[in-house]
Amino acid sequence: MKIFLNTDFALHSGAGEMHQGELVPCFENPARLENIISAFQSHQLEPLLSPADFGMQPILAVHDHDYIKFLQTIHAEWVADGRKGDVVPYIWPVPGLKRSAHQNLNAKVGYYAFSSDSPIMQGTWQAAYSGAQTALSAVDAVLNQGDQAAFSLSRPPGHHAHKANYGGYCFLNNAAICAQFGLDNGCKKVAILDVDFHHGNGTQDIFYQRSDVLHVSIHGDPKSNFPYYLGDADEIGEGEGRGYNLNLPLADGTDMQQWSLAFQQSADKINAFAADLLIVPLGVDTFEDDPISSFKITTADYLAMGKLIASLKLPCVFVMEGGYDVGPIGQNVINVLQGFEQNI
Ligand code: SP5
Ligand code: ZN
Repeated sequence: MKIFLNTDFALHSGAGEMHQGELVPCFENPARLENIISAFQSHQLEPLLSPADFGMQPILAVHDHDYIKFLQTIHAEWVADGRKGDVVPYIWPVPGLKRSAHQNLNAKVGYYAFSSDSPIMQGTWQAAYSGAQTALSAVDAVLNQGDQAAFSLSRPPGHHAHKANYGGYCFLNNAAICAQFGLDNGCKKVAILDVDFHHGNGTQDIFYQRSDVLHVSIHGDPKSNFPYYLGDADEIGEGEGRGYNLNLPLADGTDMQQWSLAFQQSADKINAFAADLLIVPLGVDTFEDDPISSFKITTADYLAMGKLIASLKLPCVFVMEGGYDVGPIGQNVINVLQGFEQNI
């Protein structure tokens, strides 16, 4: 399987985030990818490939222009205003306040954010832009170079980002950008199977009213987990998109046996949809020791997860999402990919 690496991944490195009332180091940090890279190298797996550049068009096919402009310019504005640390919001235009574009720096930051866990610094845009290109390179390999599967090894992650909002450590929705790029390059239908511990709220919202993208997410129940305000089982899509969104929220403590049952429901839905391409937002924050999650999936279980995904028998693009237990993260990712490859 071709593996593309976002070589700009370390340009985004937040100073800290609030966690249970305390400022702690960011869970989503460059050490995550450094660990995955060294695991790949010590297993002598295939070389990590540099991505091609597909430009802005595939990004603007998913995200609003004003939002992209904001991501590109907000840190420079912040610095020009004499501010020292990372860009972090502190006010949000919730219902009752006016949700309208605003010139003030503090107002703008909150306007485009939906959570406070995603600091923006000088290199954030470049890291996110290159991340999207890395994901697109993986789609290109599968659609145009005859590869059965490819993996986009990148950060920051993407599945929480909406059309015009960032949060949950995500800025550009790589999975959505891949799906739209697939449709714009010959696919009639694209399925997304999100196996990150957290609900893919951004991806769901982007395609909620469409029937050309099936979005399926297996995740920690939003009753007790981020992003709380989306991800319930009764969210099935709307209008044209009705029936093209499937949420499978699972209880805290879910193990591989229970996860596999949810996977079977996903598989039934995906098989009936008959997609031309499968995108898998791959987070290994379902791991038993993940510091911000609550599933009980083991390192060995990830081999089984890869095998299950292979059983869908679809051209497949994996895009890296979460996973915050930095020590075992590399082996967990490798196991998904090897479990997949050994069964295609
Ligand atoms: C891509 C991805 O995995 N994003 C996850 C974003 C979660 N950010 C909020 C984390 C809040 C940490 N406190 C959670 C306590 C859980 N008991
Ligand atoms: Zn996650």
